[in-house]
Amino acid sequence: MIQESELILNPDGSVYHLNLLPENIATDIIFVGDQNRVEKITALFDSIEFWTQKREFKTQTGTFKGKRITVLSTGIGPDNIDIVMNELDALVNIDLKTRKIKEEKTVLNIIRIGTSGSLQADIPVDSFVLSKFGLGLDNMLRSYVIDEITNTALEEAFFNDSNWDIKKGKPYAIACSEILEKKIESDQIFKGITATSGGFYGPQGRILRLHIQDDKLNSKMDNFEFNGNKITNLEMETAAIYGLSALLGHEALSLNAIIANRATGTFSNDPYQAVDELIAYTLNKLAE
Ligand code: R1P
Repeated sequence: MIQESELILNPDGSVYHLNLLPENIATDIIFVGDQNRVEKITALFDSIEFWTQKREFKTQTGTFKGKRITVLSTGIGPDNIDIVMNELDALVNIDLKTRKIKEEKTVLNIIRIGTSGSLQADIPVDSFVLSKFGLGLDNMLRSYVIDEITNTALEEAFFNDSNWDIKKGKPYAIACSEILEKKIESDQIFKGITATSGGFYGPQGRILRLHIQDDKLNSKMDNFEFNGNKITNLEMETAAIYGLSALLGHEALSLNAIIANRATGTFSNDPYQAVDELIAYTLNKLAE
């Protein structure tokens, strides 16, 4: 039995941060970072059956072209992904009344629709990127036992090529769900490695007033290649989603609308339009 202090429930029996009961979620779940993006997606739904919000975690469940889908905002960063993934998994794979792990496991299909900066000059603003791998620079996943799910060849190649300082912890690499990749991919979408950072400024090489530990990191990432895969983009959730999904037995895929190009220094003229197009694309693929 899992103790009350370890799996915290609200007085109504819902999971502590997400405020959700098992019946509130579908097995197909879309993650967005920004809570205002939830309604942009559900505005396209046939109907909405449930909504709630606690802190930055806003959830709505409904149907799109007859398919039941939950849309949930994760807020920013891998630390939030730890909360979201563990609580969603608890909703389907732990009996919240007996506090026992269920024998039969439920698999969730998780798709992130995010925004991101491209590191490659030839992946322009307003394009879409599908993350074949998440490369975690953030350390969150290192609290778990991850040796069996990581791609050590990619990890080692990046660690050595970038001359990574081990004081920052060791990067980890996790592949996307091949099932979801096949379902969602098309010629319209770039593919590559998505680096996931634990911060927005220094950790992503942005210099305002502070010196950073490695001011060449972005150009090293720009030039890195592993089995034909380049590091396409940099954001703050993908590797953590891939890692916890792989550990918990869920399928996960991350899609990002490129709203900035760090290599050319450009920013989209209409980032909302790019996100809207990625939302429509993803919903239609999911409902096929
Ligand atoms: C930073 O501005 C946030 O935007 C990106 C990053 O991953 C980070 O969460 O994604 P979202 O637009 O999905 O939040």
